[in-house]
Amino acid sequence: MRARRSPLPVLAACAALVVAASLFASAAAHAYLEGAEPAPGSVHVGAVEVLTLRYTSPVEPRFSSFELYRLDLPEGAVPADPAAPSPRDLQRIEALAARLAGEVRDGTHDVDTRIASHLRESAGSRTITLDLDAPLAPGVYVLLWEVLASDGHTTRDHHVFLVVDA
Ligand SMILES: [Cu+2]
Repeated sequence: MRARRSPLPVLAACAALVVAASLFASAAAHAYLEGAEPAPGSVHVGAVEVLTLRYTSPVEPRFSSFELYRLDLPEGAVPADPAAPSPRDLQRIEALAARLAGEVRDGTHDVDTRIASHLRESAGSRTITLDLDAPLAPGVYVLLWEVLASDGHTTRDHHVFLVVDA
């Protein structure tokens, strides 16, 4: 009898395909402020009608907030030359700005020094643009922000900048 060649038995290798639920540390991390215009701690000479904030990862504007406040300096904290504040001036201003930010966040900021700003539509972007109704008067300003990043995390901070006449 002739043995017929039969197909080789296929050894179905029981490939345990382990779907590794690999919890990669998300590359898209929290959104941190990468830069802003006017820049944090800077003196802007001339009119400011638009504010921009640039983050390290995309933010969701609908679930983010941006609030601009004028910071009224007590007499002793006004820089001798507002166009060139000393490090000590800036330190004082930063401290006052931090206090304002704290008051705003815990709801005890009673003086209405908020300046209206309008978020320009830019969903899913790293850059946020805020339009102001009118150019800012010379002075000191604090911008408070809280953003929702695409990874679902919220970050918040504030920074200060000065505006002087051109
Ligand atoms: Cu995150």
